[in-house]
Amino acid sequence: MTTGPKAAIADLLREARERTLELIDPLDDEQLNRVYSPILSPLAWDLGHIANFEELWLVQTIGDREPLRGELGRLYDAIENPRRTRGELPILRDAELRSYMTDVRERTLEVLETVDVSPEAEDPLLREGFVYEMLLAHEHQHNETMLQLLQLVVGYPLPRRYEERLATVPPPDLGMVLVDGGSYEIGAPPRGFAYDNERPRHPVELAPFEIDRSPVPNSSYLQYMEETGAEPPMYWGRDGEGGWLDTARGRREPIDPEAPAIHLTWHQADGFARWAGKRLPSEHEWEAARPQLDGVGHSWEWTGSDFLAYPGFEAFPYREYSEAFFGDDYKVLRGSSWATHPRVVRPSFRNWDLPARSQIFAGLRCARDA
Ligand code: AVJ
Ligand code: FE
Repeated sequence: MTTGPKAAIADLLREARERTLELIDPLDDEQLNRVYSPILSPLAWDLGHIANFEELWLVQTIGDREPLRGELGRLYDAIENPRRTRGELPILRDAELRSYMTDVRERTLEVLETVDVSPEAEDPLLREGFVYEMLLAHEHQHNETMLQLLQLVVGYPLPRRYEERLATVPPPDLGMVLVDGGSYEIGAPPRGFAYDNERPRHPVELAPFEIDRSPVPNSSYLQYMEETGAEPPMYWGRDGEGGWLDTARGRREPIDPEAPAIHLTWHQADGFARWAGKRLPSEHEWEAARPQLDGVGHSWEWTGSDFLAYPGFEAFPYREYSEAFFGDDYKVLRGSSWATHPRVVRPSFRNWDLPARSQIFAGLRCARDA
């Protein structure tokens, strides 16, 4: 019998898997294997990758066991296999895919029985259950990637928990809040789960600035489009009378003017901020202001910052999570979206994507020098 933290870990792993399976429950195998977009993986790839990543860390690395299916891991290496190639790979599909997911999970729970996840554990991977937290976050994060793809599936019935998140939109406050200049501690504290890119926590000197109290609502983005001819967000379609509809998942629903704008590229977000006589906040400003803000949680927010290492960064536990992406190709997003599991949300969390991407659930809030 597992007790205490191990039982809690097993429950959390179960909950994560239930959510993954809930997402694909309305779909058939053809839909799981289908390539809906060259920039998004087929759902079957995400599913196999989730299970293979679990096998790699929680069975092979921690349990010192051999992989179930030899070289399978290469197919699910995200760096080796760019998204556009994933549809053609000989990945696991259908019944074989489902049994692999179940078989890996069975071994994961066996290994869990044998390890020490206490704060005194010698292995930093196991100490306070770090590697389990990482695997939970990984599955949750892939659920969000899957939800990005699911926006392309006509008629897809969104699970109720997400419908509810989308429906709760606090009315936007168009004012700004003043944040004092000074030294701010940025990044995750040394203890507790966080990704390597959030560490080490370090002081950052900020000049005084103002930042929007709410994310930019659709009504403001529409005004920007009308005045400048800027491109609409992804999934906005014409209603035939000069207005716009939300067409995600093949729907045709009125755009809620009060909801935060979503599915913007970084370029659209940056263009909006300039048009408004403002700018995107830096990721440090965003983190420093975060406790005073509302409306976090509908869409990720683009910042003006490139995805760079914090001073003193050390890759842990693998270089391909963060380090491989550092540089000026990727922009940082902060906050969380309606599709983000609450366990992934924390003030120091750094998301990143290419500035031209619009399939992510991303909007913005503006800042300006005070
Ligand atoms: C943090 C969302 C940019 O999807 O590339 C998943 C998360 N890393 N598996 C990504 C991730 C490895 C990552 N993002
Ligand atoms: Fe992954």
